[in-house]
Amino acid sequence: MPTTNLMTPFGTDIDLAEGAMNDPDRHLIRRPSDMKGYYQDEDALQKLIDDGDAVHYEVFEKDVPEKYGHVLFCISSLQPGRVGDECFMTKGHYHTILETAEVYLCLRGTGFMAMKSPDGRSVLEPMTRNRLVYVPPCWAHRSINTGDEPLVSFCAYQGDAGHNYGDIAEQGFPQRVFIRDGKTVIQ
Ligand code: S6P
Ligand code: ZN
Repeated sequence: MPTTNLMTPFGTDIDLAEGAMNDPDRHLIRRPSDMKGYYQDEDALQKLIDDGDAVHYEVFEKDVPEKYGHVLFCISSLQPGRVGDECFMTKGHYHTILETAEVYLCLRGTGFMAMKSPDGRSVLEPMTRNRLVYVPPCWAHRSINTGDEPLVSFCAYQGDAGHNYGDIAEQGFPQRVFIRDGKTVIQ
């Protein structure tokens, strides 16, 4: 058991009703201009960029070392809206250390966790408040917001897992999610 360089424990406040981390150390923002190539309707995405490039999604984290043995955790908040009629979504990623899992506890909003595996399988798991989605090792994962309020989750995963955006920009996920005539359409 090492007795030097031990990290000091800490606590932090998370507002579970709002889905907000009150005192984050890191704040990642992605905008429509970061999402080129991910949506079907490129003209609609360009319009969002031209119309102010508003925040698309955000990640709030505490400063936990990105090392094996630690557990990274964050609040991920995806805005509601459509690109054309395709629901707002995160880029999605594999973990760089592929065989690392992740848990997502949905705190607010409505949507899906889209997951795809290297052997060609695809799963869309519903996300609603209080529902936990387990992303097993090796599955790429992406949040999709089908509702009218932010889709907010608490996520936790192995410290050194890393993010690999790999083939997703070119190949996407097998299923896209749209709202047409007020109904959710999966294609
Ligand atoms: C990290 C975890 C989330 C995502 C966040 C943004 O493993 O899955 O924190 O990073 O939802 O998504 P993306 O695909 O842009 O990294
Ligand atoms: Zn992840």
